[in-house]
Amino acid sequence: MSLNVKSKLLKKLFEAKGEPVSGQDLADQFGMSRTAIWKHIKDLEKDGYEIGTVRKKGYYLIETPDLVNEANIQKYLMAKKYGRRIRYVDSCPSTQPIALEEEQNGAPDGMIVVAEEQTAGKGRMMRPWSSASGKGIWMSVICRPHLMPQQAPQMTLVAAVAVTRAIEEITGLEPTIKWPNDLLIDGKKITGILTELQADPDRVKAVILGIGINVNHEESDFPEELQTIATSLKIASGQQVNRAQLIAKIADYLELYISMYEKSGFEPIKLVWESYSNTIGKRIRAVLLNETIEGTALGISDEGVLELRLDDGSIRGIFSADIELPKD
Ligand code: BTX
Repeated sequence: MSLNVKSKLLKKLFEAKGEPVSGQDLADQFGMSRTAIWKHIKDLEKDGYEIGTVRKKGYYLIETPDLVNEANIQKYLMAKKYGRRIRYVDSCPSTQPIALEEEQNGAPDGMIVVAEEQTAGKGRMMRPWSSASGKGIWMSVICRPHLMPQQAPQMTLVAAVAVTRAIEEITGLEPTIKWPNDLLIDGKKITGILTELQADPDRVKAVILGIGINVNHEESDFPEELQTIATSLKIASGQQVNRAQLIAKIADYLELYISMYEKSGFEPIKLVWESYSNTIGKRIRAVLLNETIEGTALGISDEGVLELRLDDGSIRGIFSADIELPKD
């Protein structure tokens, strides 16, 4: 409860754009005493917010710490469900098992688990995901879409579209999507998405979208082996990016595109996905578990399967692979 009041209080201070907000008005709006408001202000200061006081006029916000906590995210949030419940942790091995536990305890649709740092972040097939402290967005979103289990793999593509749109809007950068789950800028990886499914035979219980975005990294924040293949929004744009604002925008777009997928099927998502794709129409190499095949990527099917035309003219559907693109 108190976190919620803190979020709302911060939103009021933020909306006042540095002008003082009266303690009495806040007390009236929140239905509590002025002393209780003062205690919440002290709590915010303990969290690193710098708040000034003008006698008889009230409190004003001087400085917000760069944290991806509930209050910082929710002050930008427009979505009705996504991001309305947030579990914020400073450091954890991975946000995925925490989200899984929350899901099993009945977490609501759109709940986000977000960490400043992951010490054992994971990619697909248990590959490691580097998650430097305070530099990126490391979060898991619990989605409860009304879908059949066979429609769940497309959720990775829905998420890729939502994250791409959000990055575009916040930074002006134009990431491309490499099937199925990588977002690239200047040919380097900026985002990875991991989808984990909880399902009964006939319905999806939850899809946990693990989203990792390199935001304010300098090159030296990446381990050496990633420095040539990874980049960050800051390296690409030359500007520090507000991580909390970007998370809120992703939540907004996830809510929009997931409900579009539920109502109208995959077709509209597919069109947006293809417009961002750097894979379609290109000659590619697909590294599968047991073989590597080459061909021209024709498009994705309504099931989100990548369709590849092989050199002998036959068409092959790729369900899961790492895609290698020729250098342009
Ligand atoms: P992926 O298997 O497609 O990519 C993993 C590969 O990407 C690694 O083998 C490595 O080569 C490279 N890589 C590792 N870290 C980074 C990085 N920070 N930037 C660019 N490339 C990198 C992609 O899997 C799915 C990643 C999901 C990460 C999120 S973070 C929140 C959630 N919690 C968690 O543990 N995983 C997800």
